[in-house]
Amino acid sequence: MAKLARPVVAGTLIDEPNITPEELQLAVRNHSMPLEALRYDITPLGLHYLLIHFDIPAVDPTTWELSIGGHVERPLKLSLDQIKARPATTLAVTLECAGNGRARMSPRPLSQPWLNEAVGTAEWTGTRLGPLLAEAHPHDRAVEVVFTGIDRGVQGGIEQQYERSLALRDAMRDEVLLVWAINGQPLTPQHGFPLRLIVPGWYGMTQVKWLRSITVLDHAFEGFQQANAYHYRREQGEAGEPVTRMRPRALMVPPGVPDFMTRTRFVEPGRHELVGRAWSGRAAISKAELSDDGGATWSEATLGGAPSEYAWRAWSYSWNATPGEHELCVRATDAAGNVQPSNANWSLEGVENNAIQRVQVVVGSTDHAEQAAADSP
Ligand SMILES: Nc1nc2c(c(=O)[nH]1)N[C@H]1C(S)=C(S)[C@@H](COP(=O)(O)O)O[C@H]1N2
Ligand SMILES: [Mo]
Repeated sequence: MAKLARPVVAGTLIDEPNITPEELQLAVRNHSMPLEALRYDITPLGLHYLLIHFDIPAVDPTTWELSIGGHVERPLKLSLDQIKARPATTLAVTLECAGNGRARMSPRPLSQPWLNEAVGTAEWTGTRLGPLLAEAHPHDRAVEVVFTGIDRGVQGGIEQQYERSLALRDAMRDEVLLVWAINGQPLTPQHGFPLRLIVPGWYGMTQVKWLRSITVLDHAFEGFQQANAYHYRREQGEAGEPVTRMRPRALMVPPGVPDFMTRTRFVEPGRHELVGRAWSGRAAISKAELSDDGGATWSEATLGGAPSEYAWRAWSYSWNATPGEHELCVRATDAAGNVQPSNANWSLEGVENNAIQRVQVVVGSTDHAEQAAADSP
């Protein structure tokens, strides 16, 4: 393996606000969802966030096959046409990267530097995994199922294909799908063409793209993305908790118009309908609350509908904007009693930081736009 000019190790803690060239490199490859896209129930193709660890692989759909094997009675090999001929289901599902919120941490772990918006909701079309696994007939001692992608690279000094596992009982759940379409169109290269896994409610790392094989194991999977990465750890060497289902989060469409560089919002005084979405992979959303004073006081928002029980729920709030500076915040609570924290939920890998969103707003003046002339892109 070629030596890097200087060591750049994922997870290194950075204690200064400026992002590094390597973080910028990742950030321009893997974009988040612009917050104004929260206005759509289903995120339009191209606005959904993206996270690709290595490279988007080239796949020839005419020779591609999915193999299902390992500890099964009846290993299977299926072409894309054979998979598409199976009973199809379409389900709206909200996906969120486990690293969402990472760039807000201090110190922050060197990795994809997400702010708040590594999220999207798509209508995924595919076939249920459970019946396929049942046809392969897992052995009695089977405990886990590994999903292997075609994409390869090096992470943590280990050459690997992207792969993640699920407990067999989680893989057999009704809502778990192998999908070939997004928003009614064939999967795009960046979202996993020709076939990906969708596990509603779980953080993004579970949703293996560019599937190549499914392997049933009689023991726990030890691959890098499973055993090493994606653990909530506060100290080096700690076993930690595996990252699984999404913690609750609410986001708002920032009101008014933005300043080009700072994204500070300019809003006219008076009533404004604030809108956004809230989701949790742990229980249904039970409450969304708004604050216009940085989280000192809260008022309840009105909850609206959701495109499915596995997708975000709309909320709205009629805000009376009074002249001056405000910090708008939104906070979600789920039916299991999980609520978003005010401050960053710090961890070594920068996972599961579901701290509340904060939006700086100036009501009744655009004086803060004095920089405008210097800012032309
Ligand atoms: N094969 C493969 N699957 C993958 C990844 C990857 O790098 N390779 N990234 C995972 C992560 S960390 C996330 S957050 C989601 C992102 O899915 P999206 O790009 O379709 O939004 O894909 C997951 N599936
Ligand atoms: Mo992710």
